[in-house]
Amino acid sequence: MGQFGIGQPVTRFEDRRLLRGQGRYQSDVDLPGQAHAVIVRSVHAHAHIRGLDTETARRAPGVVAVFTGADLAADKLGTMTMTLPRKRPDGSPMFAPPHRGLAVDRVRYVGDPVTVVIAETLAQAEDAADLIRIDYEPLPSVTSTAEAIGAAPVWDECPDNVSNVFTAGDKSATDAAFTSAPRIVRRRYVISRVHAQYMEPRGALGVYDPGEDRYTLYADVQYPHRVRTALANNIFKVPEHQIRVIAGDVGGGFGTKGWQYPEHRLVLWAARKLGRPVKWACERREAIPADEHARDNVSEGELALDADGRFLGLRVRTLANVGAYVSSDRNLLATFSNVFTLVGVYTFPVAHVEVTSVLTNTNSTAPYRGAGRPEATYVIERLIDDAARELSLDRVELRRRNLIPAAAMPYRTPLGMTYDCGDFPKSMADAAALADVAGFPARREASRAQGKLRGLAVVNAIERAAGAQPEFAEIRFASSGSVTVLMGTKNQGQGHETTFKQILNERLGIDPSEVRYIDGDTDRVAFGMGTMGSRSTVIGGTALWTAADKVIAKGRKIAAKLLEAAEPDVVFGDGRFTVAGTDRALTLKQVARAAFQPAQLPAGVEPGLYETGTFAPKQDTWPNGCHVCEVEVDADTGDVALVRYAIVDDVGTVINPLTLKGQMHGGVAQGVGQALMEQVAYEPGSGQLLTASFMDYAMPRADTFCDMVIASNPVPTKLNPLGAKGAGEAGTVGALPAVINAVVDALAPLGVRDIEMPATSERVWRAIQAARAAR
Ligand code: MCN
Repeated sequence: MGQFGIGQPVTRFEDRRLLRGQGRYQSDVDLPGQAHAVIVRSVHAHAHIRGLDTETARRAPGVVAVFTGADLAADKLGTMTMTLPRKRPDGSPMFAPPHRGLAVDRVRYVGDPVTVVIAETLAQAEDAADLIRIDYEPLPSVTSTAEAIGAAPVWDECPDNVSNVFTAGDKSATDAAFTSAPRIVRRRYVISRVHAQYMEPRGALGVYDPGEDRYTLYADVQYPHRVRTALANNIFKVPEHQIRVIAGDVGGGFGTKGWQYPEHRLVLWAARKLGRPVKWACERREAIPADEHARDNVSEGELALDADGRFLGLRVRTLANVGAYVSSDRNLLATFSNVFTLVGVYTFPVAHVEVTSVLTNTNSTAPYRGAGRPEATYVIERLIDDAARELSLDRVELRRRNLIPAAAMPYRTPLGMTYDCGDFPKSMADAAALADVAGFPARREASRAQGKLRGLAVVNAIERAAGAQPEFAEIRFASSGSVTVLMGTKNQGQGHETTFKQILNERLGIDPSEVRYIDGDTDRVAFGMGTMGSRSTVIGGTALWTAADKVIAKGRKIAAKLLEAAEPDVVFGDGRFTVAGTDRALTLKQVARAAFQPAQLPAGVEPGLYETGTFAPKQDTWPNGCHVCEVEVDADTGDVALVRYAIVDDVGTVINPLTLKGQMHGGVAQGVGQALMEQVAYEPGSGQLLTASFMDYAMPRADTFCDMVIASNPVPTKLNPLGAKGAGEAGTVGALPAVINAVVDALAPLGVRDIEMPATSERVWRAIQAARAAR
């Protein structure tokens, strides 16, 4: 409908204030009387704490308090809990040790919080933190995923470092398919460890109100209500109404600002003990040691094919690094929930996957944009390219032969998922045309003439999005007819205010300028699961649609009375209630005003107009798309340049093509960053973090990217009234294999068979030298 409805490229309403510096980010919040917290973190990957001397720090200027793990334990603060019924290989229960907030006796990764120093000013807290003396006895450590099993135990209670195993698919049928398969291609793929690198590092500001016996946490979290539940049920063991969580503007979340971090309980608990607000703001240089990391796994992938290149089976064994602590199910998400897309968009008769989660002396891993789907797509799409090269088949043709046809929808995969809709062959054909794949040989020649190696990749991506968890929306009319919308999802930069105002405009015809948008406050919004898994548009949007339906239903009753018509004769459209076949009509605003005047209401209709909607989808949506990437490699320096990138996506109904493009750009950027340069690296042996700041952790910049050409092949889903599928992670899911496959393709003529991410110039140069030497 109109210029603000679904499908319109509306520029973001929130940008007006955000671009003018009028946002309210985490660090913008200050409260009278607040003290500042600095956390002293372990400098060792693994060590006993033999002694902890806090006395000098306590006497330093401005210091209000110094707290240790023993203080937390004395107050009996709880921990997060796991609900997954996972087991270890021997059938014993999974080993998942939660973080306790501050380490006691032993530290298990570089960055493990040990003490918190609280002072009048941040500078005083920092100075005093330097005076904390910790007597460490270093212990052997392991940070490498591949070497975790059998290395020095991270926990004495778990000598083999295996936390749990997850399997999916039919093992015996898959093994049988491999036994008789004419061709089998086997490869090992390593997916590096990365950090989300938000624009604003994390923060937490805690307040305790003794009069109300109530805690308020200001924190840049993605699921305020679930953080409240965790703090209430698990940590402080108080009723939920005794905790309020407020998230203002979030300067990027990307999954790893999802849930409960130790600092949240520390500032709240300290605020109660000290009787004043306590603020912690993560320094940029503290972020990599302090935050959850992501990805980090090693997979052995096997693809069975017949003589014509048809896929007969897929077998994948993955070692996934979950770090030193496993505090919640969320820390395992990438190791189970999203491995189901390992079979991609292809017709596999059988598949089997086994993921072994290993403990190491590293930060916990958590969902990060894609959360297991980029990893899964990486394995299948690299295997297909490698198989094509090994069998001398065209890579696009090999994919085409095995794509699930649109007519086969709904399609149940051998890993037990049902893709409800999608047209994968059309998306791949459209993408090949959009990217001019046919013209690639000529472009490769042109590059060669300039001494450059050019590579191409065509990859298909699919992800599980908007899973079956409920979400909430409320539409509140004021007696003047203006509107407030309250959403249970939390915007972290996706443009939710715009998206939801568009959905509201489409359904109710309300001008966005008349709508106030609210999210991220557990006292104001009744319920919410929050933002993750590309779920907000689909589930939050449908909850809003449902609430809007209720507004229409009630409004129709009121309008019928005011228009002196029978209710069934009143129709709603374009923001107006009209008596069918006449020009007698009332706007929604007029009806909303009348709703607050009892005399105007029909018998039995309650005054007021405020409706809620809660939507719980029956199953996930399956956004998908095809990415085509071209790179140029400088054979003398190993430098990789991204030169062409095209995507055809299917996110079902597109709510806003402009914000969707932004999501694709950002998603691809995070995939490209990981593929080409980003990496959290540890020193083998010492377990020291080598990439704790931007001096060592390379981030992509504007000149890393080429123009991205993006088109849509929307196949609306019937799983929700909007027809929408999730979109927020799609770019990242396709980008990892797209970039690395293109790099390997560029180097293949030299005999290079593999490049591990990140494809830094050094790595690429070494691979070229090794291939030349081998020749
Ligand atoms: N959209 C659309 N049509 C659709 C689906 C989405 O136009 N069919 C657009 C809408 O503008 C919507 C946006 O895409 O606001 C994202 O929608 P959705 O796929 O529902 O994803 P969520 O809003 O639930 O966001 C979560 C997703 C995830 S899981 C990560 S991680 C991520 C991401 O979004 N983190 C982000 N994108 C991010 N973008 C920013 N700027 N910052 C983050 O932290």
